[in-house]
Amino acid sequence: MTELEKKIKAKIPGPDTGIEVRRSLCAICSPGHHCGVDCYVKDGEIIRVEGTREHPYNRGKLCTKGSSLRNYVYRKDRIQTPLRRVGERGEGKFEPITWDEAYAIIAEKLNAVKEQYSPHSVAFFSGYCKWYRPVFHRFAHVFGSVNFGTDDSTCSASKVIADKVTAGCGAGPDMGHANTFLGWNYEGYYSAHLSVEGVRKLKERGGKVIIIDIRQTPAAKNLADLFLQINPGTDGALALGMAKVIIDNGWADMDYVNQYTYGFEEYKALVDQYPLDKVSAITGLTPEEIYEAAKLYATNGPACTNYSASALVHHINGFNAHRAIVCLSALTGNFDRAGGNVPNPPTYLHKPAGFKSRENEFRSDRYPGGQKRIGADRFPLWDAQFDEFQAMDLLRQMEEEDPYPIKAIFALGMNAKMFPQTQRLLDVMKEKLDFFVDTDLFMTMTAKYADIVLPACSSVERGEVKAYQGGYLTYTQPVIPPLYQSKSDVDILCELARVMDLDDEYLKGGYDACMEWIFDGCGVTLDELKKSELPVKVPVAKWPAQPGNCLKNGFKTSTGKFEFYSTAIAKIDPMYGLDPLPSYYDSLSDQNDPETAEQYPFYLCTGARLPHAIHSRTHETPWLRSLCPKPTCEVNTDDARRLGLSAGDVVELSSPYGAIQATVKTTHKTKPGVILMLHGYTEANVNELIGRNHLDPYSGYPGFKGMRCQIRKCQEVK
Ligand SMILES: Nc1nc2c(c(=O)[nH]1)N[C@H]1C(S)=C(S)[C@@H](COP(=O)(O)OP(=O)(O)OC[C@H]3O[C@@H](n4cnc5c(=O)[nH]c(N)nc54)[C@H](O)[C@@H]3O)O[C@H]1N2
Ligand SMILES: Nc1nc2c(c(=O)[nH]1)N[C@H]1C(S)=C(S)[C@@H](COP(=O)(O)OP(=O)(O)OC[C@H]3O[C@@H](n4cnc5c(=O)[nH]c(N)nc54)[C@H](O)[C@@H]3O)O[C@H]1N2
Ligand SMILES: [Mo]
Repeated sequence: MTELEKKIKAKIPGPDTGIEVRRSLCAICSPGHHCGVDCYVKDGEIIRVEGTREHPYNRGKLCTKGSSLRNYVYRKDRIQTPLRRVGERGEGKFEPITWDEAYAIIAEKLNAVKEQYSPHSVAFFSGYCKWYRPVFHRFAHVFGSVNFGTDDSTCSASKVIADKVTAGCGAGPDMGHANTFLGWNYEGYYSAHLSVEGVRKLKERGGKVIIIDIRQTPAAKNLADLFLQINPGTDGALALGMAKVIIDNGWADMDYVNQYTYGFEEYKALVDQYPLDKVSAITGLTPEEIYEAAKLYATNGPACTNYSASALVHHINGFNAHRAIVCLSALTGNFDRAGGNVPNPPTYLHKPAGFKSRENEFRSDRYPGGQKRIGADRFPLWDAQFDEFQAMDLLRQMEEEDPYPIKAIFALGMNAKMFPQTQRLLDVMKEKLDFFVDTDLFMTMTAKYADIVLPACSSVERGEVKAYQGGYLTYTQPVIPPLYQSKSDVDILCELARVMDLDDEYLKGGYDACMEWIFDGCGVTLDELKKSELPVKVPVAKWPAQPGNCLKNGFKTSTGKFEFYSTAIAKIDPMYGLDPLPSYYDSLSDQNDPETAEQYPFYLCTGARLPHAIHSRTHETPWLRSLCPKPTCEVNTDDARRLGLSAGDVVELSSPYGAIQATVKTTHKTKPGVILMLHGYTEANVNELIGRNHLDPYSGYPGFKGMRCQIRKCQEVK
């Protein structure tokens, strides 16, 4: 081998090797975790990916998923051209068409539904991807439809609304100044690996950590001074029980309570119903564990709490559980105080960066009104507090056509496996829709039901604007051109806006025209951003967020106070039965009739995060799939022994709604009676087991992490 060949094999960049390093970001996971990546490009192909050392967010680190970015981008099932369906919906038979043909068909069909029914009969839906959302949201409204909805119907928004109706806004943990961290369902090693460092530093300073989880996790093992392994879905009761311990022992910050909060007497009357023995029986924790956790949190302050985007609010009592936890932070005087939880509003796409953008105005200035959004009648609190339709009511509205029919869906990255009772949703879409467009990188189970499928490109094939903590903004540039005939989602939307001649200069102007408006006044121009390979510090950014604003200027609630008793909830028609106090009820309250309880004795928790997977998008990525090749359910070792199950056996998991097969992994890390399984597998879609009406009445969120199930052996391991 010559020296040059050796250098090429070692992937060393330089003019002689023809290898260039270009920078982009990995958008496989949440917008809050998009790491900077160095892509080594040779002859137009990415041959290696590394974390960018100089990137202010990840500083060279990359997680399991990011390390497979190249494998993800070059997956064999990438959609190559626009496609028109030629077989039955769901069959997956398509013929290639040109972009011009695709746009012409889409324009004609969407306008036909608009004319025959109404613009609201077209629903615009986005899966997990966030980068194009402001443009897509505006597109829906400019078209004339009130119906823009996303995966926020199951992710994070429940927490956002709960924060809003309690404190007027959310507040993140001020880990740098805290003495105690209450890690409530915190598993940073799996779901947010870059957050662990902050907790480790707190420990190095002598701070204390409490972890509350249903399973033993790396966070529990490596970080916890106190680990409470709680019965799933009972966190609301624990938070109320801790509040009682705190009040009864005189550890509450009564000056704070008197000066800054509303509804304390009603709240106290509620928590008085949760004495230690009762809370111990509900949560499966000992009274001592509960007492010690309450004491440490209340007396070793300042103390902060993490607010998880999904684990708690994926129970049908989760909205209130989250509120009950936020209330602890006001009870102990930790809300809006240094070392406690400090408000830090998002700048762009959920990410706080210490400066304001005009994202919300861009999304909603053209809201057409004139009709109720999907889910408005069923989830009035959601509808009053969140600027999207609640997609968990889409299936019902399509079926019942009440209050009006939904006849077309225009989707970017729609994954029906995100929804409970997936097949029912797909069947109803097949039967009821006049027209369905889906845009994705890959030919998915959902895309197979579309009339037109459009090929989107990945983050390394497009440019996108992104805000980062620390006061940064970036505008990445493509490191390779879009593969095949794929295009960026925003280019698709803007080209379609031109073909449809939508009445909006920004949409017709393209991505830069939209971004220029959104970021006007930040002190950096798009051109400056484009020229920099790394995120640029925004001059007007104030970072870190300073506490005290709510305490000084009032909370953004109708009373101007932190509300133990939520006036926003009190305004909702009493017929919905929503309690202004964060009261506790059973997370299986709709499944506790004796027959169901006997037939389905196990507690199913779906989708608790693992490092190798993220929703449906990584299960078919070969490198990641190879880390756990079979859809697997985790069964407690004692349960497995009792049921005669061994690791590797194939079992049937069933609920009153459906059944799937999975391979058993035995574990001592979960409690007896609890079964864990990841979501998003096509051949073993656990959401077939979640009832479509098993929903939190406050948020509309499905009880993904709390459902009754049964387990039965199908096949022994060979
Ligand atoms: N049982 C259970 N269900 C759950 C959860 C759970 O914990 N348990 N979690 C819920 C939560 S929190 C969330 S966030 C949702 C996840 O929501 P989903 O929408 O199910 O997420 P994904 O499957 O990752 O992504 C949807 C689609 O987007 C496509 N895609 C990826 N990148 C792009 C792009 O740039 N453009 C376009 N047009 N498409 C792209 C992917 O290929 C995929 O087909 O699932 C929810 N569902
Ligand atoms: N690797 C990876 N990272 C991800 C994702 C992914 O799919 N994979 N998804 C991203 C998305 S969309 C989201 S929304 C976030 C979610 O991130 P998180 O909100 O952190 O959600 P999880 O990691 O599912 O849950 C955190 C912990 O809660 C525990 N838990 C489950 N049920 C209960 C309960 O009833 N009570 C208590 N106390 N604990 C419980 C789980 O065992 C888990 O260890 O993660 C993001 N990060
Ligand atoms: Mo999520």
